[in-house]
Amino acid sequence: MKDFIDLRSDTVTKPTPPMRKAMAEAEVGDDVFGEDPTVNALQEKVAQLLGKETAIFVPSGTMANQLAIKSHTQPGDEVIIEATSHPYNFEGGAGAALSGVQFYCLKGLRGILDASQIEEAIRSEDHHFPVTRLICLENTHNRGGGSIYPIEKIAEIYRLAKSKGLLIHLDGARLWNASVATGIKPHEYAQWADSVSVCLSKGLGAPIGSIVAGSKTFIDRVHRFRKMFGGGMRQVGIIAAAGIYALDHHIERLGEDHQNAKHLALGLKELKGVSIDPDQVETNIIIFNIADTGMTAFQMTEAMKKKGVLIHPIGKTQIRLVTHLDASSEDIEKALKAFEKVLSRK
Ligand code: TLP
Repeated sequence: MKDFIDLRSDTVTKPTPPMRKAMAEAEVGDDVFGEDPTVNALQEKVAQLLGKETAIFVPSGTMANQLAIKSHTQPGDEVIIEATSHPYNFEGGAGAALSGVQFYCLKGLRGILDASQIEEAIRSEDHHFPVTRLICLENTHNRGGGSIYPIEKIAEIYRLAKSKGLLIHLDGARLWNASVATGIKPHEYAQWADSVSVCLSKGLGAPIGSIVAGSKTFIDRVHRFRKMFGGGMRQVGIIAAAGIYALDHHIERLGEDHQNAKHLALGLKELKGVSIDPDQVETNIIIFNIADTGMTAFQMTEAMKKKGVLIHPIGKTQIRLVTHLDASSEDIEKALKAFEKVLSRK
């Protein structure tokens, strides 16, 4: 894959030489016994960044979300979630399989829900109904095209949840992107959620790892289920060190990914048959439609691959691109040139 410009996802980044050095030099211990100093340092750092009592290191964003769902709910409970969200669509049906919950899906505007929509979905106390227990939000929203949840909306949803005795989990796989784009600190977003999951292996460029943060009682439950789900790892400071390095060095630079994404969107807008609104590109994800080109997304993907650019088809005529640490502004120019060759200018 070395010679390709890979815009399929921000998960594709490789650890940089200084990140690898930090990994090689990490102090380690058995984390199942809570004795890995580097994991402990990472957990404390993220808990602090998110303003939560404590936090726990887990292998993936999927496990982070599913552990949160498991720890907040009982089988048969209902979870209110946006219809195109990650935990509902891209986690292998884990909510049903591992926690026995059912989802109440609401369609958001580019993934963003309003408190009023949620209010209507909350079940009343009637034994015919499932028990509404949890609301899951996603910030930034992946299939919403990297859209940012306006903080007032999250606060409003949180107040509604508390007035109804409900819990909120925030899938913050790309919360760092939202924070850099808006200047709103991660803990300011996180204050409006009972639990937050964040990823180190997306825009931040670590090879592996996510974190769940919340209260001590909640994280204690997560710790038990992490063992049950097979996510208890041993001398994992080697990976946690990459996470610490990423938090120290790769947050601010996310702004470059956002600029690259905007540039890409503006360039794509000039091409024949592309439907895209560059104003909707708020962070590092670009979603666009090529129905008017007469090509399918799959054909486009194949054509771009021949030109050395990897892209991600997400529908019959819909394509997703993601900018990241391993895609420089020169790479973005080259990718635009390749698109231009395949589609030609308007
Ligand atoms: N998203 C991946 C794919 O699974 C689609 C991607 O390429 O964007 N929450 C959000 C919002 C995510 O985008 C992802 C990964 C996850 C959770 C899961 O993280 P991992 O891949 O670590 O399990």
